[in-house]
Amino acid sequence: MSGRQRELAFAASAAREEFAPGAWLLRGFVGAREADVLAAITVVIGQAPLRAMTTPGGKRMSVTTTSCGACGWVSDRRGYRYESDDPATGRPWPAIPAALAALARAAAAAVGHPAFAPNACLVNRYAVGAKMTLHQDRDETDFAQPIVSVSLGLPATFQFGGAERKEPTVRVPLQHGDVVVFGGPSRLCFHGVLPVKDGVHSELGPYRVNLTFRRAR
Ligand code: MD6
Ligand code: FE
Repeated sequence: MSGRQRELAFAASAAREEFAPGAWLLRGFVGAREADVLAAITVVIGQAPLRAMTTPGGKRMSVTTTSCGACGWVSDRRGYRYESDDPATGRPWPAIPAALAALARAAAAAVGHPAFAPNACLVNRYAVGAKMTLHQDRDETDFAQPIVSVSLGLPATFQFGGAERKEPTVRVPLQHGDVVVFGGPSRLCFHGVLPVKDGVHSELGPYRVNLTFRRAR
């Protein structure tokens, strides 16, 4: 089977689960792309180093972050936003490597978003104990565009709620190689990541790495 045929077969397989309307878990979707994806991340981190951002409220985030693409996600005392230059280097963010863009497009297409063209890829690295508190992704301009999220390294538990913070959440286990696509009615739902449990991954060591691809503007 070609890669494209494999992806079409995946589209019909039991490895996909719509855990909320418009929110899909594609288990193991990274598959044979793994080596190219990991190599691409190493290149990006070499050009735009991971760093702990500060929230607008003045807290240091427990994850370390970088970006690639025309727009990179930035947080500091002035707020959350996308910027075309990396404030740490003063240079444009590195381009999204072809292997990463192809993965994101394939995942979006598999669940009904064939026109997804990401221009921002946020890289978050979680050490053991790091977490992401419940939040909405609302710094983008077009909420008709989905977000594609790729999980690598140590496993984690994704929390997924509703349109308001107080709504109950479901827990979705995420493993190395899983991809989540968030679109349509789930696009503005609150979500987060529980503290990453102690462990060592064969490729990424004591870390979880998450990539989120967006059409920022
Ligand atoms: C993470 N992900 O999995 C954090 N946001 O590390 C997110 O915040 C996220 O997975 C929007 C859509 C999908 C996500
Ligand atoms: Fe998010």
